Amino acid sequence: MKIQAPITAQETALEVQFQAKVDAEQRIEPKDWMPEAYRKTLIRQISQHAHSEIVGMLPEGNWITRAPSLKRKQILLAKVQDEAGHGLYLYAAAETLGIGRDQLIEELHSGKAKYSSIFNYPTISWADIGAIGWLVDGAAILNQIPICRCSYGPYARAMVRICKEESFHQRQGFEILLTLAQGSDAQRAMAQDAINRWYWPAVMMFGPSDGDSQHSEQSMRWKIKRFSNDELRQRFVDMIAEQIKVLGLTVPDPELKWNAERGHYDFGPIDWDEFWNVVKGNGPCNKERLRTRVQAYEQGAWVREAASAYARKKAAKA
Ligand code: FAQ
Repeated sequence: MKIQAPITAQETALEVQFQAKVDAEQRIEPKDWMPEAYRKTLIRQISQHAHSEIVGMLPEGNWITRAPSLKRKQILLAKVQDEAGHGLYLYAAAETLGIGRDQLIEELHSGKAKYSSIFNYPTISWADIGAIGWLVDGAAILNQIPICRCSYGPYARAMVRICKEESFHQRQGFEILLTLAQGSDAQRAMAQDAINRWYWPAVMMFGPSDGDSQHSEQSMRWKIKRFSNDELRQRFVDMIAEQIKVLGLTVPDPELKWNAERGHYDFGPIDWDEFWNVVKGNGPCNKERLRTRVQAYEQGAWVREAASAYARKKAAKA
């Protein structure tokens, strides 16, 4: 068992000052003193977030070569490139906390670090690209807009640009589904099938229910999180329940019903066994996703070597 060093009076005083700063809505910056647990929580969340963006490129990347027109291909290519950019901003934000990118990537590849459950589902039709943009980016925006006000400066600033791009992503997904919904019977059926498969995994993206969320309470005290998992999930359900009406399609939840008293939609039970099964590595695509990431990293070794050699040459010249 690891024995924790006792907290000194000086540390206690620093911690009080730190919390006062957070409570006063002042940003914490990399060189400021911070509790070790705050630093660790941020590294965990930011790196999981970065990994999600990078692994999240794979399900959509699968359709770049098969997009139904040149315009659709250009849009999808740009979106997937945006996700790579988001991963880079986030890895850079994590690095300001004193951890190296190599270590973060090694933790992803070894299966030690998590990434979002949602990216372990397959993309089997073109309509899945619409469903991902609308539902997955839609969920991501609701979760990420509050992070623009995160107490840790580099993370909050990275999120501002990411959220702007995610909002474009959501619209492009909705537009794909709207086009299909207004098309032939077969196209409408394809859109409905994609929504049926992606809806519940998107609802699960917000994480475990508040009662089972081990980190929420502390993260909210530190203003890393501003809203609980269930609060954000409810916002998502309310938003989708209205937007689906425009598509003229349905979500696969017979219990979805407006509750005037609560001012929110009620919704059916979430299959938490499925969620934890995917989080633990047993979803439909977990193994394939990690295998592809590791392979891409190994195949990119020559790029990293060339970039390092170039940097050394430039430094020697200077
Ligand atoms: N999947 O105590 P909590 C995107 C884990 S980016 C897997 O509630 P926390 C853009 C959690 O890590 C999507 N694991 O944890 C895009 C913890 O395990 P740990 C990613 C999950 O951190 C779109 C345990 O369960 N977004 O979509 C999940 O307070 C399209 C207990 O949970 C972010 O990362 C899950 N869904 O709250 C890209 C946003 N949920 O670490 C490409 C930032 C929970 O102790 C295409 N992150 N777990 O081993 C967050 O807001 C939070 O970290 C939560 C989880 C809300 C995800």
